[in-house]
Amino acid sequence: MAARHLGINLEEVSASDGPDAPDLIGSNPLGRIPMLIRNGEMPLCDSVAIMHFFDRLTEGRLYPRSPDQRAEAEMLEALCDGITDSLLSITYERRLRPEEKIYQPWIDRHWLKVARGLDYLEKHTPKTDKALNGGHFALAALIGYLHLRYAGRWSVGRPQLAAWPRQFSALFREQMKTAA
Ligand SMILES: N[C@@H](CCC(=O)N[C@@H](CS)C(=O)NCC(=O)O)C(=O)O
Repeated sequence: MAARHLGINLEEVSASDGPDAPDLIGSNPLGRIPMLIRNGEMPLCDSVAIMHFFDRLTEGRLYPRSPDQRAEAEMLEALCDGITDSLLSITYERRLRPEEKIYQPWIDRHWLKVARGLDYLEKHTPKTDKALNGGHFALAALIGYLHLRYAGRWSVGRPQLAAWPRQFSALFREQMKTAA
């Protein structure tokens, strides 16, 4: 999304994140997506590192210049990334362990982080009246994942957050048109 927003041309390649993903592991020992493969340069892993690389590539178009606003955008980004990591921990606990070994207190601990994080975002829903930044893309990715795995559940009692993707999409489309 961030690359598209900035007009950076990427070839999207699907990769399995399973243990038998030699292409992925060849570039990233962690075997995780997303990965950015660059011609003749070191590959980059982790969505935050990749977005900060895009920011440098475009001379600062992905994060605000003012230190306070930048800190706000990076806090939003870190929070959304952390919530997504907790959701993934829950997914893997359920998916990878034999049923009798699933440890519910681990799931509950992460779910508490997710719920607190989403409640914080409900109270501090980011404005989308200016340029989109890395924090907005991290939130869009988080909500995309929530839609995929927790559709209809995460948004109950969080109307601001539930309405946010529509505002984000409208601004995304508008800024794509302006850039074209
Ligand atoms: N915080 C990281 C999370 C990356 C991540 O955990 N990706 C998942 C897929 S959504 C993955 O590749 N999991 C495979 C694994 O951990 O083995 C980021 O945003 O890049």
